[in-house]
Amino acid sequence: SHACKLAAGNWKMNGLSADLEQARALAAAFPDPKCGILLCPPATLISAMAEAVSGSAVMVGGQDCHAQVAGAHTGDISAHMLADAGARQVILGHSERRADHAETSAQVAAKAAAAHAAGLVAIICVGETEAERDAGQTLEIVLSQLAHSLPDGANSANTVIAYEPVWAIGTGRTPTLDQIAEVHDALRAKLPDAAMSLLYGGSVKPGNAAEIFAIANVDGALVGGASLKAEDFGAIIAAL
Ligand code: G2H
Repeated sequence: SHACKLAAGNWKMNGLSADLEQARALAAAFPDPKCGILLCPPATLISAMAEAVSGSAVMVGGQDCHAQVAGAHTGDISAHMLADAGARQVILGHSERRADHAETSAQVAAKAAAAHAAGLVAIICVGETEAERDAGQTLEIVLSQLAHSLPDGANSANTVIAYEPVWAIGTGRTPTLDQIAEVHDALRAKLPDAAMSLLYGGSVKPGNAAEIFAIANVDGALVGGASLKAEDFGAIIAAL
């Protein structure tokens, strides 16, 4: 696993201008972090957040992008626009996008290619539902999502993979450490570049972060609810 891990906060559809204070507090709390810190606020805050944390180690990212550079796609945002606003990374294929917007792995791969073209790191999410796990299909599902969501040219410099079991997202339930290790080991074996970072996501909080980060093939976390408060996210960063 990587010496330098990543804590990525996914604010989802949460955050108003006043919440930029959380980003400022994090930047102040970790002036010289040994690891990566990323916040992915809603698109409305990317530009202001990038300015708020400029000069600090905190990076800013988006939560989705369109596969095209520009055009007639009302309501969508391109990877170039995210980069222009100050983003350096973008989360793609989160299970909430796959479920709410019927995103396929092929679409995720096209978005990731667009992210790469814009100079962004793509954080590609994979994960099984509870029914798939109960049916013994976990590895088959996540490896299929991985294979179909990775664009040509994906490497450890431009792509990060996040394993997020759907049943652990926002539920307070987490897999056992053995279950996380099993999936991360299987993913690692199929990466096009073995040095690619593998994040775990799903109900990561201050109380379980350290034990999850201690798993061999876990290179950090994608954190939702617990990234909304600088104190909680700070505790997770400190556990990296
Ligand atoms: C999983 C995670 C962040 P939470 O979606 O992507 O959210 O930590 O709230 O389970």
